[in-house]
Formats: sequence, structure tokens, C-alpha cells
Amino acid sequence: MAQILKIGIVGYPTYGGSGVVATELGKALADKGHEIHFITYSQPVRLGAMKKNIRYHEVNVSDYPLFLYPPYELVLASKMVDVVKYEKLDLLHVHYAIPHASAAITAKQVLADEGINIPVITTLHGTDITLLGKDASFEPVISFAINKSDAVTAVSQSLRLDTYKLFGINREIEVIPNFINTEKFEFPDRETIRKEYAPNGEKILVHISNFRPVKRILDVIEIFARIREEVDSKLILVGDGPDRSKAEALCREKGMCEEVIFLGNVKNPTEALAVADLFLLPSESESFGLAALEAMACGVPVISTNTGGLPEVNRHGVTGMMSNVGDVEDMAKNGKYLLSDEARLTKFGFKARERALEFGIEKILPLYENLYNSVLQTV
Ligand code: GMT
Repeated sequence: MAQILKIGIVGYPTYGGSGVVATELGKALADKGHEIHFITYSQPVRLGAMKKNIRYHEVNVSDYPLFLYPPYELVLASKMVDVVKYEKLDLLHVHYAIPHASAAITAKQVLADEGINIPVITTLHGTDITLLGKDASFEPVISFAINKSDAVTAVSQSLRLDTYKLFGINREIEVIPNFINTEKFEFPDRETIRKEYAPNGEKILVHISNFRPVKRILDVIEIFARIREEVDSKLILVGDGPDRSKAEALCREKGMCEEVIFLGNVKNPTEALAVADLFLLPSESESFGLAALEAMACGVPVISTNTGGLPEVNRHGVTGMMSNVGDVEDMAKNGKYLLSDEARLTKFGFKARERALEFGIEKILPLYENLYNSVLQTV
């Protein structure tokens, strides 16, 4: 029988892709019998039902008047030290370089001083490298944390190469792609839910994101505006963030308030995919595009840009179509091409689901387990 491990998982507990991957990975590892300790500032949104071998350790930063900025990273590092020591963890797996990898390296050094060697595995997710990496104020610490981790993974080949380009990296970075639990993406009652959003049989387009500038949410609106000139359709937007009000203003300006539904943040955004005909992801940069993969798992073809890791997920002309960043005309043209022919749409949807199955958790989980075991053998 494989070795049962005690694993500390550190990630963002919110709606973002890195937090979803960290949480789903922890849950899948727990299903295989490992003992999982989530360490973060609030309960991960995708954690779900209670389980005996899943524990949650909250990181609380005291509100001391001297602190202009709460020292989250230090408190997180101290919490990791505590959990490693008293729960007797075998390893820490941290998701997102800032501040999780750097805090983990601090914890590792503190523990080393007490004679405890805790391996740190860092998974890079995207904006920690492609956005923060361009910011000189983070660069030395991110490089240090990556170089000092016992193993480092990136969620796509594109992100791996970006990391080498942007940082002073002197070690190997392994690619372990994101994954999905394909069973969770089967929705038997599609047609009933569809009628709620599109009572007259309109086509449904969906976009899910954190509405940050990198997602180019205004492009989503522009693409939809062009598609609806020819195809009766609705647009469902899931998520919230800095560019939401700009997107709402653009919809008002274009007189599309009836056709565009802003759902805001929802606990399980993938439910929106159950009703989708097409998924839109016109991002400026995207290290992987977990939301696109989740759409594909629901049999929904993806209209995306061809940036970053998206070509490693979406297959142009097979599972969806890709265009250059900002080319809303081309993305709209591709959308109309798919939506205007039912047989074509079905075929793309079928291929999308087939491709998504290649990223099934049962294929990806052993890659992480093998990595854990090889790290534990070498430290
Ligand atoms: O998409 C976001 O901005 C959220 C961000 C995160 O860290 O939560 O997502 C990044 O990690 C995801 C999971 O690995 C990837 O699927 C996303 O492509 C990546 N986002 C970007 O690179 C912009």
C-alpha cells in the first residue's frame, strides 16, 4: 500500500483558480487516505463537506495599531511552523509564490533551526509570475523562494518558460497541469435550468472570472454585442472584481441590459456552465485557463485568446477557437461560426469534453503523489 502522508496545503481560499486547484487537490488527496491540513486566512470556498482527515488552520493577524500593513506573511510562516511541528506534517505544498512560497521558506528555515527538515513544494499558478514577476519589488523574494523550494511545479509549459524568462532561476521546474474532477461536471438537468435564462431558446454564452484587467472583460461585452447582432443570445457573467462597473456601464451604453446577466460571485460557478453553449475567455494573459477547462468538461466549446497556456488546453478548430489578444472581431466571427450550426456546435462540445477528460484528476493526482514521494526520498 502507498505511503499515507500528512500534507500541509497553503493557498488562497477565495474564488481564484489557484485556490480552487489547491482545495480540490487537498480533497482528492484526502479521498486517497492522506491527512490534509489547509493553512490559510479563511475557509477555502470549495472545501465542501467535513471529513475526518481534512483539517483547517486559520491564520489570524492581530490588529495592532502600529501596523500600517498587517504582517500576514509572518503570521502565516509562524502558523506553518506550528502546524508542521504539532501535527507532524511530512511536507508543505504551497500554491502561488507570493506570499505562500516565501512564507514557507521562512517556516522551513525556522524549523531547520530546531532540527526539523520540512520539504516545501511550490506550485506556480500564473499571475504570481506573469504580473508580479514584472514588478521589481517582488522579484528577488520570488526568485529566492523558487530556488529554495524542494520542488517546484508550474501549471503549464508556458508558465514554466515565463518563470525562467522573468526570474533568476537555477533549478528544475516540473510541469503538472491543472486538473478537474470530471464527475462534478455532469449536469443531468440542463434543459430545465436553461429555460430560466433563455426562455425563448436563445443561445447562452458564459464568462467566469475575477473581472481583473487581465481578463479583458470589456472584450467579452464587445464580442457578445457582435454575436447577438446575428444570433439570438444571452450572456451570463459569473464573478466580480475591479472591472465589473465598467462592464455594466458598457452594457447600458449598448442597450444590452436585458441580454447580459451579471450573477456576481457564486459559490459554485461551474453551475453556470451547465446551461452554456459557448464559453468566452479573451484574456490578456492566462497561464492555463482553469475556467476554460471546466467549461470544456461540461461539453462547452471555448472562444479564447491564444495567449500563455491556453493553447495547451484549448485546441483551435477542435475544442474551440483562438484569436490574438484584443481581436474582438475575430472572436465574434468564431463565436458566430460555432453558434450558427447546431451539428458543428455539438461536435466541438463533444471534442471539448473528450479533451477535458485528459486532465481528469485520476491522471494528474499520481503526478503530485510521485513528486511528493521523490522529494521525501531525497531530503
Ligand atoms: O485567473 C486569475 O487571475 C486567478 C489566478 C489565481 O491564481 O487564482 O489564476 C491563475 O491560476 C489558475 C490556476 O492555476 C490558472 O488556471 C489561471 O490561468 C491563472 N491566471 C492567469 O494566469 C491570469
